[in-house]
Amino acid sequence: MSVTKEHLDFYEEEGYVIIEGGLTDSDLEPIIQGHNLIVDQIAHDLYKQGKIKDLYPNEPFDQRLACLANECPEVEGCPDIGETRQPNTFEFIRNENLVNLIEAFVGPEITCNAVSHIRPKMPSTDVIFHQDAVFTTQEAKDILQVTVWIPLVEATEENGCLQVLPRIHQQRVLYWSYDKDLPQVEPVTLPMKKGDVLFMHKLTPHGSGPNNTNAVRWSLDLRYQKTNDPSPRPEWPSLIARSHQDPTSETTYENWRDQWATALKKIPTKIRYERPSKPLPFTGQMYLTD
Ligand SMILES: O=C(O)CCC(=O)C(=O)O
Ligand SMILES: [Fe+2]
Repeated sequence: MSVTKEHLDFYEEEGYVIIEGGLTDSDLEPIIQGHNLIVDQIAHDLYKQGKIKDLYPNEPFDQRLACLANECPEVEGCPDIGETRQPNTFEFIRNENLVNLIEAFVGPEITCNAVSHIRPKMPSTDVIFHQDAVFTTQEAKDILQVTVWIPLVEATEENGCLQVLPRIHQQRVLYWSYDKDLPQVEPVTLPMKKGDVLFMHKLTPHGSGPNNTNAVRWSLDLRYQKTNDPSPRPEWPSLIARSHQDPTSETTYENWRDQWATALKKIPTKIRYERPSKPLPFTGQMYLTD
């Protein structure tokens, strides 16, 4: 599956587009298996500390972490991409099929910045509406950036799939104070199958309703930008996923892993950058064609 002119026209009009079947099971399987191992490790750690009585070894990927959380409420998720820095995660971020899609949105020099997460959305939790453009230093606020949202299990209305406020990006306004000032329009609910890939404009407000199941709605949300633009989270490493100009500049696994280790030693938790207190016009790059 590739990105067509119709997809791009829809994205510019609505502020989001789903590429159905953009990824295959073999693209997704390694990162799922990698996170199965991470959950297994969490289970063994809790077991050793006497915090759980069962390892739930036969529970499927979408259930096991929820079972652990049920027995031990301190389990609220899993460590993020940079903390675990698995080879499978690295390979996924620069997966050829994925990066082929991304090229249509940011061009041929492609970097994944550190505002990128693995998200095990636990039962009962939700995410309030916001624009991703607010997660930035002031230096990087104008960059062209696209959010790529990828379910690792089927995302349904019941388990809290993504919802977007369509066409709001066209106002070219940055609502710095989260959902407080956002326009009140009817959200579009976006159920997605494994393999579908959602692209969202950074000015598109989005969130997700409560996960009303007893399973975990696993997803990845990654942010891609042009390589030489400033990073919105510069204290943590970016990953050059593709360079046509100079393929030797693409980040190697060892480099990425070591940069994360060093950066997290220095700054172990997310910095919340100063934000303007009111909505302001967005004057940066909206689309690759600008
Ligand atoms: O996964 C969610 O529910 C919300 C994710 C999100 O805010 C994002 O992908 O930017
Ligand atoms: Fe977001």
